[in-house]
Amino acid sequence: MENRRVYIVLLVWLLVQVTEASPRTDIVARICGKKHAKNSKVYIKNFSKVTRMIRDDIRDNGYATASTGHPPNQLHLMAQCFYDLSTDDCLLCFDRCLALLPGCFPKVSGRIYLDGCFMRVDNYTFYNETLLSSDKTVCGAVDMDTAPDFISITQRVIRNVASEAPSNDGFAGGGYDGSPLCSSYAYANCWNTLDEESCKSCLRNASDSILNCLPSTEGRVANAGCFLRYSNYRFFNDPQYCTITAATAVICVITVLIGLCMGKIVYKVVHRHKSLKEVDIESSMLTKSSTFKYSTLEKASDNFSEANKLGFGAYGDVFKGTLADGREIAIKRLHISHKHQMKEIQNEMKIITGVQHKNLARFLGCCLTTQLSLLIYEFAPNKSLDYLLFDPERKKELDWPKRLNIIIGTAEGLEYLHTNDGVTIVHRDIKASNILLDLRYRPKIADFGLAKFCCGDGINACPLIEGTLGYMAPEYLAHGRLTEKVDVYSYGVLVLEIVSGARNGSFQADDPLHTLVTSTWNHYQSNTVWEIVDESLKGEENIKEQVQKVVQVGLLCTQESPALRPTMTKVTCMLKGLELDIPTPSKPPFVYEFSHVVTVSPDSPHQLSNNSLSHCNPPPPPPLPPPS
Ligand SMILES: *[C@@H]1O[C@H](CO)[C@@H](O)[C@H](O)[C@H]1NC(C)=O
Ligand SMILES: *[C@@H]1O[C@H](CO)[C@@H](O)[C@H](O)[C@H]1NC(C)=O
Ligand SMILES: *[C@@H]1O[C@H](CO)[C@@H](O)[C@H](O)[C@H]1NC(C)=O
Ligand SMILES: CC(=O)N[C@H]1CO[C@H](CO)[C@@H](O)[C@@H]1O
Repeated sequence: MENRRVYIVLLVWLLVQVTEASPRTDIVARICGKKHAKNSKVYIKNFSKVTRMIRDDIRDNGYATASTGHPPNQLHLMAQCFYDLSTDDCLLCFDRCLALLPGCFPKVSGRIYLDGCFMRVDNYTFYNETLLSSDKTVCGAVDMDTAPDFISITQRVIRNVASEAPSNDGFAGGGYDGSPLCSSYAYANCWNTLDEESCKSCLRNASDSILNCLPSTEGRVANAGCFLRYSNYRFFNDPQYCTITAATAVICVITVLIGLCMGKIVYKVVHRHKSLKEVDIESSMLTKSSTFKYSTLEKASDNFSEANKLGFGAYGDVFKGTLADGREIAIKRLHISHKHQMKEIQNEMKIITGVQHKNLARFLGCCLTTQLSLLIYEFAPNKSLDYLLFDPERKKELDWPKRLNIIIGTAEGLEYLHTNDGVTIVHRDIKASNILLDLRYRPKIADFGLAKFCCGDGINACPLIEGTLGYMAPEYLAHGRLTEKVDVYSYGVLVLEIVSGARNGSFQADDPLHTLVTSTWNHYQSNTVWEIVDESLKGEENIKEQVQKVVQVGLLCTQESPALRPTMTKVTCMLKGLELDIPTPSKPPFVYEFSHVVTVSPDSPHQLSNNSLSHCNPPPPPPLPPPS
């Protein structure tokens, strides 16, 4: 049964990973160092700050370096997108690195190579390094049908790009357009911090290493100073034949080789800042009701104006829109192209459309173009929970009955995602900003929208870490282990935030290891939970006991061992029966000390089985009437 469960995950990258080109966010390699940081708190905190500082540079220049702190906790960071990526794809790729690189913590050094960008962090200045012994060569599969000449052609193509790149600002892409079984393409990119000589020696090593991949149809080399890839399909963006711009007289080399296959060898130089062309795709691809025309959305959002911008996320911006009939909608604009995936996306949209619950933001439909995906959701007039909860003035709107309702509603929405029709949908990014509030402050979980099946039988298991630091379960952060208990953990963090009105936000706090979760646990143990309760709730009558129990539920959800965390069904059951006894939680994890994570002593006294939870069938009536 467990095996047949299907996980739908909120993974935009999975949608795009099979597409021909942009954005290239597949993981090529993640290489973590061996040394532990002297002071991992400072280190992690600085990492988060520095990455926020360089985002603008990445947008403007496609690369950035930054350093901060003092030895031995000094931190150096470098990030670079490959030249053929558009600015939007570059940011997308950058954000994905940001989500993945912290997987190396608490080690001081880490490198992440995606198919479109690179990021490295270390505690010394590594910017001019070209080769390290930990560099990786990643080879693809061998296709038996490949033409015999594929090898010799590929060798030439690789040699071409590797020798051309150093004198061409560090990058070059090219290939041979032959028959389908006899085409070969390669792309080389050195980091901007290298001079021409270093670039040359890095790529010389890379092209030697990559040849060992042949006759595989794919090869990639992730060196300390450069990246090289070949493939039997054209994987880089929109190659421009002989692009010559005024600013950079890009030399276009056309190398004609005598090939044995049909076709001609063309050497191409690709260039950056490809313009984004938005093209409407036949709307018959989706059912009429869920398809919106691009022009309609453009009009509804006043041309995606700044004034209508509601927020932004890793994958794109969110806009408010008003349809001609007066309906208000939220438009999520994702930068994804998916020429070859219309069918798949169509199927997924159907599933998402089928997922309906009072506590899930309603998905109304989408609009797919070759460059963009626009997802349309119902509009939430009271914005998102973080907007109210973490503002000293606005949080006063949220009295205890409202907060309890949000806590219960969110639990119900999650329970539905986890159990609906025997299909488990793991949301994996439960956090305050993903809880939208309607006019009556009823919670609507957002962003379960772009889902992809990850089959339990191992096809496409989802090993990659996505989510928000501070809300991520330790076993997920450390080992990428994804079950619905990952959501339960994030939900527990959210509950504690709602009660305390404070962010778990490890990075904002002065002492990141002293998170809201650990401090709540300490107060719980010394019987002083009331001290962490939001000041603006303290005037309310007779809520102490309820608050205490809700905190206890939050702590049960954030227990270190996923097995001890209750299911969302048990959580809603406990919350609706607050007058009953609630089991005693065990210790939460110290999130960043996950080297010794998830070991619960077998004699742990707090097993969740056969305790008061069995009272919960059928659940007793809710203790409070919903606010009207
Ligand atoms: C880098 O970190 C390691 C391990 O914590 C430490 O031994 C070393 O001194 C640090 N190097 C610098 C340059 O700070
Ligand atoms: C890299 O730069 C450092 C100083 O910034 C220098 O000492 C070192 O020799 C350089 N290494 C290479 C390979 O150029
Ligand atoms: C590339 O450089 C690495 C690190 O110095 C080395 O281990 C490897 O043997 C080199 N590869 C080739 C093909 O020269
Ligand atoms: C950017 C930033 O916050 N840097 C901090 C890194 O940590 C050191 C302490 O070791 C601070 O002094 C820096 O300000």
